[in-house]
Amino acid sequence: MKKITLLSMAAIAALATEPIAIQKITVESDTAKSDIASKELATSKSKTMTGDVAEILTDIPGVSIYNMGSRASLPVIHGMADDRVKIDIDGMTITSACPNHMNPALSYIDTSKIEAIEVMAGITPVSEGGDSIGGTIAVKSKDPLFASKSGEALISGEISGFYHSNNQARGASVSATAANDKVSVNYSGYSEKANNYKNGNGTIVKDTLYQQQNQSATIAYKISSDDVVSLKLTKTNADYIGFPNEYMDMLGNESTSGNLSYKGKVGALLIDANAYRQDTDHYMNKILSERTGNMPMYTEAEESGVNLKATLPYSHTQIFEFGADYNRYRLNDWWPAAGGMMKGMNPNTFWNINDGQRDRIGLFAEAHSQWSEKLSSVIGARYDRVSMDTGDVVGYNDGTGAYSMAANDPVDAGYFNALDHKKSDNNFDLTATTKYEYSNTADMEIGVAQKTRSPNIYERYSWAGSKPSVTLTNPMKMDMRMINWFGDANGYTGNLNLKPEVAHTLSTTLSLHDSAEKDWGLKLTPYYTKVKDYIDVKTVVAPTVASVGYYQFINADAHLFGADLSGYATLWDNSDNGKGTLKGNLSYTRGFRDNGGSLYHMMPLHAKMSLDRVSGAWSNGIDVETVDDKESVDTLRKEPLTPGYALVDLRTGYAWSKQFNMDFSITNLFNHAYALPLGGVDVVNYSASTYTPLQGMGRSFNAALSYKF
Ligand SMILES: [Cu+2]
Repeated sequence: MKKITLLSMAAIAALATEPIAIQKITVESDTAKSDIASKELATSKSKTMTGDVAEILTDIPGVSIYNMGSRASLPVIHGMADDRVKIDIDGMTITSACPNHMNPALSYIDTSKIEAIEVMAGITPVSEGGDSIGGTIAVKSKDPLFASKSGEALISGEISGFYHSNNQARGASVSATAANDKVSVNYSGYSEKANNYKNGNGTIVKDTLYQQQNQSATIAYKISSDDVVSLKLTKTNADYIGFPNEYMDMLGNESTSGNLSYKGKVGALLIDANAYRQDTDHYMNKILSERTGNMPMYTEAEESGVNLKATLPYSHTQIFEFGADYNRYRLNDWWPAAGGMMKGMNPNTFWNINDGQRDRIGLFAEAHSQWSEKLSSVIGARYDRVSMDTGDVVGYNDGTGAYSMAANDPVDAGYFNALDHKKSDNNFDLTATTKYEYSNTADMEIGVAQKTRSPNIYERYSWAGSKPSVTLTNPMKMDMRMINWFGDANGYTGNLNLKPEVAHTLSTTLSLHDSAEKDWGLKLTPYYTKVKDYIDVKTVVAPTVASVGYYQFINADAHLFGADLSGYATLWDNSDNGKGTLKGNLSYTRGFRDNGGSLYHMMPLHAKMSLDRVSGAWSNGIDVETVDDKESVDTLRKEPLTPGYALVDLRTGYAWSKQFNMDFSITNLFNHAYALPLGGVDVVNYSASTYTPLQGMGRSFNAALSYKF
């Protein structure tokens, strides 16, 4: 549940106007609050140590990473990943503009720019949800800084850098602000580059290299102490990112975005509003130092939107929130002619998505109520209308003469073009959570929700191989293998008859802690979700030992369940030895089709224990992560089993002064060789006759420095 439900009602108004000034990563998991200080310790990875935002989320109970290539990981919450999780960055919705989802929302920001990440793992309030059935991850970048008094000037900034020995990953960030009490101007830049990493056997895992940069400039104006308006412009550029679990690599991704936001007071209403736009140009082919072949593929996307949220502090015990959001998305996806495949990829441009459109308008209302000192609730409803359409498509050739081998391209395109592409969904979400504080050391929350997600453009409109009862030719199979954001090497096609998926979730959190919530805490969150019309797959061509399978997206009922257990305890706290904290979490999740069989990419049982010691300028820690064998796999898609493993990390940090900070760590201390349970299959590094699971990184010595001024 959101932070605000946990505070007194008087504090809510204050919170709603004042950005929560937390320098560190804060995490609000599920229906329970997390102690900010202890959560900071739980985030063992120093923010300056990696640029990957998804990576620092993995310490949160119930959150795992679904590895797509080396630098585009997707968070998974309670078995739901990718488009099922709502991710917004400062109120911007960013949709992956790629048939392999190589450019997800979190790939457009790095850790150096982040002030806070709010993770709602369980029941997400309707004010934070919409068009998603998993949790919500709200990334908030650093707030503009202003001088405290008129006539004063404020100059501040930060420089940081990191290096990882395993893959020679290095990154640097710089941020500088100049402000007076009214106007604040900030520039932030970030750049990183890595070579291929080595696994625990010392073998290079090819195609895991990357290089990218981003820059942003923000200007903010303080109208009054309550009202701030800001404009942020961001430009990102990925030169190359290898994707060993896809047939393609990213050879260029450029985006330009603008986000205008306003936070302030209008009469009694607290207003939070923003308007944004992002244009993305994406290019895929193969990184020739890593693999051979030529198949140019382009996408371009334009995404814009408006969010308006109003909070009305109605009384000391009732707060109402209501709002509207609008998202407009346009996508083109085309593959120019190229040699090869017996002239199958000639002579025309293959149009995968031609003028794809997906527009969403949402309305919501939510009541936060404090019924008594012990009992509070949040109840909300939202409506989303999703409208989609796309233009006609064309294949590489007309299937005659020299191109007769690829005869199914035009057959498919004609079938698709003759069908109606226009789709509209009316989606209703409902959320109710209640919290009962049984005593000052025990509380309980229970929540129910109905949440809905409409299909994405590729699920509805990918057309190659979509015509029923046509025998797939090799060129068609290749076209289908290009549609894959699962990292499993299979081929997929869309379905114009897909309905939105509707999830019904019941989740509860039992929390025990000391009365100050400082010394120890223990939390258990079991959950159950029944999904009607889960967007799953049906087999078109079954996989064999030596070959991959081909599938079409369909609706199928499914259910997911699991539990997260987490806790922390202060072991010692004295002037001689500083403070020692033991933390741990354990997550179990499973998902099945109602008619049998596991859903794809369910993280096996896993646990993490951390021991931290903070003493003066030093902070040291050890983390042990254990992951069970992956046994519950999607046999329909030939999902590989992966063995269990344990990894040990050591880390130490030293603060020379308030300005200067150093961090060192050794990750995978024992250089253990292991397969990533959610890494899919590796189509670049394999020697057997069949693809093998993607291997994780071996031992790495890492260092990071940061200097604030
Ligand atoms: Cu791509």
